[in-house]
Amino acid sequence: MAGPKRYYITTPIYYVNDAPHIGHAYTTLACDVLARFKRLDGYRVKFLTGTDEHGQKVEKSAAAAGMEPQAFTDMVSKNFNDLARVMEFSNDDFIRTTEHRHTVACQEMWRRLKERDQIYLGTYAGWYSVRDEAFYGEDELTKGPDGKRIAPSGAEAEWVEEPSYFFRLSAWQEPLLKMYADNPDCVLPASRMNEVTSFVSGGLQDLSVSRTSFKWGIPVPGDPDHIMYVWLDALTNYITALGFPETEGGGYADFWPADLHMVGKDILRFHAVYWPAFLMAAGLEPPKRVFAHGWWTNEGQKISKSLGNIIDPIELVNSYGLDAVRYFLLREVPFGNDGDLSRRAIVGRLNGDLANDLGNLAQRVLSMVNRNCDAVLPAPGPLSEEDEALLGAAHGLVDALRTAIDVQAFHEALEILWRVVRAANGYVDHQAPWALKKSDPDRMRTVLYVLAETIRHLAVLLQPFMPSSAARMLDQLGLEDGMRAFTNLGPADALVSGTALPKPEGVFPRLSEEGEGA
Ligand code: ME8
Repeated sequence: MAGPKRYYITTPIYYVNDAPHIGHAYTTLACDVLARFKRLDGYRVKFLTGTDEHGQKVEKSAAAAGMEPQAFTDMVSKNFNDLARVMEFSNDDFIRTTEHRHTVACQEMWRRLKERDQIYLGTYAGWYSVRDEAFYGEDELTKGPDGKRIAPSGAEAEWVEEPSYFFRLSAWQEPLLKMYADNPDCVLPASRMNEVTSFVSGGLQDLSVSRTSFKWGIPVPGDPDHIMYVWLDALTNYITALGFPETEGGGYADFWPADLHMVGKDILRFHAVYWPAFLMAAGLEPPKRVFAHGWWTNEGQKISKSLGNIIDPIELVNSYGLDAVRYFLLREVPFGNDGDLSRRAIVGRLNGDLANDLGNLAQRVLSMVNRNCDAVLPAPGPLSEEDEALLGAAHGLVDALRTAIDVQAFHEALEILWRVVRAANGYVDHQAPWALKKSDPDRMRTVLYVLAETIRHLAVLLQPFMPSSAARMLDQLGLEDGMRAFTNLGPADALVSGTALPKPEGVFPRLSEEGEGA
């Protein structure tokens, strides 16, 4: 393909039955970091998020709020869009499934499946969970104390009997197994790939893809008594946003297949089984990767509305600052695992990693330059072995980060950066530039230059994670905006001695142990 490398990344589109919480913010944050990383690394990126506005669950929530579904979805969708602005998400598009472009794409998807004989009319008789918007087999359910059937997610399932169109999912078992075998990284982490492979190996049943018992959805072309199953509607958003059904030229030709669908582990099956099957059945390519991340709990407890312990990401940002929250969420837990959000853990990380390690490093180096070098970036003399070692570690960062980021190991990427932060702090202590001021000012200037150059690497690479804080660090190093891409990390673009620097100010304040705002 001509032109720059492309990267297409998507978040799930979130149900508008409720206000956004920390789980939604987490998934989109992970995508935002990947999108920013790839842009800085020279890719043309398309980063998509949005809201899933059809289906029985949303219809019920609107009714409970005494509103028309469209007015209700307009209101809740706006909350997700507002959150994206507060969290500084850099999405290029925000899709709503009630938009006209989406109806067009879904109906075309249906027609293609129908034309290829992948859809037939029958009757559905079985269990359905409105909360999960999912069909379940008898064997997947347990009985609650009152005899009600409970899905593995904990949601209640009800018996449904109605005319329905079915998708021939059963025919896609072998192609799916082949796809997993040929592309071992198409579902990550590896434990999720095992889960998906064993589910598909167990045999697939045809899937009900239309409903007649409610109205809030996209009508089936040629049979408007039926509306499309909300997951077929929702999943298609990923190609709607590329201009599908137009596939020649434009967004689809440039960006499909998606490089990454980021999802939580709760919706893995829809993305790694149903979606590739729908696409292959319609004669379209499946996505390159689905990554299913873990689940956050609040102080050890499942996050749920009924427990009243929903964490509002905006409140968290107001208490700790945006970049601190962004850092914590991606550093605390190996990405893919479950994690617990506790005030103690947040304060510990922010004071330890940000205020003490990185904040101190930048602050003491920049204030020594300010006081001892007339606020001008000093010129280095000949380099010692220790200088070379620290600079070598800084130069090696970008490749090491690419490797970690390409498998969505955010925690690993941050740990790699912090190894250099700690090495740089060790170097400051050992070189003691404050003592060199009198004994050997030339050597002091070399040491401070080596440190400034190390901080430049750290701050450039931190931009995807903590955009504002990294920008402030780079401003304090006097680095122009046009010099902040990963292609500028080489020695040819090293900091220019003699550049006047602004007065340094701390970027990462300490929090009190109680954890309230800085
Ligand atoms: O499933 N921890 O929407 P949804 C981590 N509309 N992530 C969490 C979380 C938690 N406690 N709670 C939610 C839907 N999430 C469908 C998707 S896509 C074509 C349609 C995140 O509003 C996580 O990404 O229920 C999860 O997969 C998603 O929110 C579910 O959002």
